[in-house]
Amino acid sequence: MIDFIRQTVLPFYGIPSANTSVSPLGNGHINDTFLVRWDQGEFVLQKLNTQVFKTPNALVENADKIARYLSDKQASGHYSLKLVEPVRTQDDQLAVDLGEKGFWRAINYLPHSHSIEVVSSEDEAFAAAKAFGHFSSALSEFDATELTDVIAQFHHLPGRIEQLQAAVAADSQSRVDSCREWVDFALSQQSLLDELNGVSPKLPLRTCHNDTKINNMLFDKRDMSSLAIIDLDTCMKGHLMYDFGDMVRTFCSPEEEDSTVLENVRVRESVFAAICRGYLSELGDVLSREERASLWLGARVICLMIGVRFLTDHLNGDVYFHIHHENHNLERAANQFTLYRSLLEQEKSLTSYL
Ligand code: GN1
Ligand code: MG
Repeated sequence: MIDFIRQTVLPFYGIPSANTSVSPLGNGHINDTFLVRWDQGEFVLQKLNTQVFKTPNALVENADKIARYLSDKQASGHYSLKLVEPVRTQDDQLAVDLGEKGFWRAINYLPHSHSIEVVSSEDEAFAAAKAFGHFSSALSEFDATELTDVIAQFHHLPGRIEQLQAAVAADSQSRVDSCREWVDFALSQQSLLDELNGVSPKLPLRTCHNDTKINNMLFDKRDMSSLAIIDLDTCMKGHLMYDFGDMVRTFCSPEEEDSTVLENVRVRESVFAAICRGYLSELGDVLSREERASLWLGARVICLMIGVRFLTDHLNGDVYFHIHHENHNLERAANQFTLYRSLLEQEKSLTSYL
């Protein structure tokens, strides 16, 4: 892949292949990401997964619209983080479409950036949640209908449950028997679906990030201040409760998303409280009463839903999320269901912060 990038992709950007380094970057589950460095610069190059993102042109156009809007906000002093912006080809295109050989796009690399996989202090959680809140606040007047839905019904729990049921019925890899306990657990959460059904219609559609994982907020490694919100791939219209939920999902556990040390997987109350403080410090005045009341629901839905998605992919033969070893998606699912249970157990104390 690296040789192919040097010889075939980099020329579109006018970058020489001699003395240019290309190295894998980050921990994404979907796209292939590289850091490209040459004597006069550096950028991030991605091969988009077009099985997942079936309209990649729409994705890069969405990201470009958001970057332009935030750039204007930054210029007028209303956005204080750094931007991830498209790097255009020599022909001024947002991407290089090589058909079977991939759909490639580049974005700027942010010097001094540092990402974390596990939150290690309340200060980190507060800073990251404030940064995601700042991002959403800056976009609160952006017309979300300008964005194409790059994945239909992305955060749609009923649809995700149906996909799980279909995978169970097909059992294409004969794996259902070995994870029956988790399948039954996932399918036993009907009361959450009912609650969601009642709340969703009351919520406004806003521009959402839709992947507010802790590693999508970059810190400045010089002083650990917040540097940038990255990964605009799934920015679409939706409900902000899911952005809140994905922060809870990825900040609160002391273990990574795929840890098999389930006895350590739990929601840390102090981290949850820091997320609430940080997020609401930016968005408290923007959210409607119903939206604020929905945040707790968003946390539960996201934790259950990602467990359902990992489990579904395990049953389907690992066709969606990149895996690094056998049963990786099952391990991720078990981890996320455990985190979901921990949320439910602490409902009384956690909701007191909202
Ligand atoms: C995927 O590849 P990455 O890390 O940006 C996924 C998210 C999941 C996440 C789980 C398009 O995001 O929805 O929450 O993995 N992205 C897509 O870690 O499905
Ligand atoms: Mg992503």
